[in-house]
Amino acid sequence: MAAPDELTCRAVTADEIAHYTERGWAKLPGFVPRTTVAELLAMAQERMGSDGKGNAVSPMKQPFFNPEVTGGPANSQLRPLLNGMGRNAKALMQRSPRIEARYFGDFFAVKLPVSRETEHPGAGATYFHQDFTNWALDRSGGMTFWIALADLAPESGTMSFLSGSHREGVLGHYRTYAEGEDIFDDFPELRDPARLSEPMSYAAGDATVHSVMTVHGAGENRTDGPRWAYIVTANPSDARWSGAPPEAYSTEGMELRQELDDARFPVIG
Ligand SMILES: O=C(O)CCC(=O)C(=O)O
Repeated sequence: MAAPDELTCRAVTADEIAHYTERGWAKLPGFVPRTTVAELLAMAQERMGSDGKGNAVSPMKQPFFNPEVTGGPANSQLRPLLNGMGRNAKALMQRSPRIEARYFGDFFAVKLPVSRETEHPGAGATYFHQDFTNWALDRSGGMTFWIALADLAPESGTMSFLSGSHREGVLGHYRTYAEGEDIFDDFPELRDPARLSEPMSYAAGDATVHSVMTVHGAGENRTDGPRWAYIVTANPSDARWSGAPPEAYSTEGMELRQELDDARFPVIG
């Protein structure tokens, strides 16, 4: 039996892998046990306060969420959870067995209530976009695990996905859409209510996972409190830096087309 403070997640099922492969995303009910959720939420609130905005104002201006990083894989409490996520990422990628999953990032993603004034980013809607171009890598295969740290209803600004969009190719950088617009304004042919999932309802510990190629978005947080979520991202171990300047990581000292380094981006699966 796991030690009480060891953070863990369960393995994805064959049905969840099939859903992810077909639609580009999957819901993972009860992905993280309640004890892990409680530890993660305590960690988040210690850094961000109970209102979710007690941390330093991030220089990365975007309306999606107020971000706060953790100690990542170097944090011994988090490492078992990240390793579990890596094993799941490897299973979802379905590449050759020699390709592992590499840690890319993890952070608390708190969507702040739209009704409250704040200096912090993350008090707006997550307009629909893909992640791929922003990650500045030479291949897709990466993914995002989005874990609810509280019961979250759609009015708190939960995730919604365009099924099958992971097969539509590369659809622009999220910063290139005009003010107030999103991916559907540049690609109106993708507007298809039959393919767009309803915004998810999550119980604390439920998660979704989406491919780096999947179009996704979320509404504003219309509740009175912060939307507590924890995000972990992973890539195939053979992904290389494309040479573009990413927002997600510093490329200082990196060489064009090098694999992501083991020190910052260790193999976790
Ligand atoms: O948390 C959100 O609202 C957006 C998250 C997102 O865009 C992502 O996980 O790629």
